[in-house]
Amino acid sequence: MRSKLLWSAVLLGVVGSANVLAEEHVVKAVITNWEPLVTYAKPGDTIRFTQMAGHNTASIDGMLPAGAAKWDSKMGAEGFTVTVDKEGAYIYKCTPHMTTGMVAAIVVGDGAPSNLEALDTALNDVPLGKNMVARAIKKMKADLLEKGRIK
Ligand SMILES: [Cu+2]
Repeated sequence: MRSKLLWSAVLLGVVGSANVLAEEHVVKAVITNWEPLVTYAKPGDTIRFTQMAGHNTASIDGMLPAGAAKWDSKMGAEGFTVTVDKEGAYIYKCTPHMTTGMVAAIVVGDGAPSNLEALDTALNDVPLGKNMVARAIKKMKADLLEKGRIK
């Protein structure tokens, strides 16, 4: 009994410290797509954008969790990084290629992202490439559904 308790304490310690370490996730610009289309991260992780020649990365207004900072990189900013502190869904674009579908998502935290409804509302205010933003959100939701994180 005592050894079992000790073992549990050790396991909890290992899992606990692993959660503290921030991870870096790499997103690649491939032709006019982002790979992966959905990046899963924990609060405090960083997203690094690579193969950025001819591309930029920018958050879409209203499509970030409450309190999250916007970003808008320069064209060709190789290795540009974003730290994702807030839980929820982040939808971002490459500005010159968003109308051809260069829109993707970052989901931070566990469970269902709390700002899914806000994304649908913000979609009405997207001036250009609305269909492509809608497509990215739809694909993100399909992926979340497949993972059992939304119904
Ligand atoms: Cu691009």
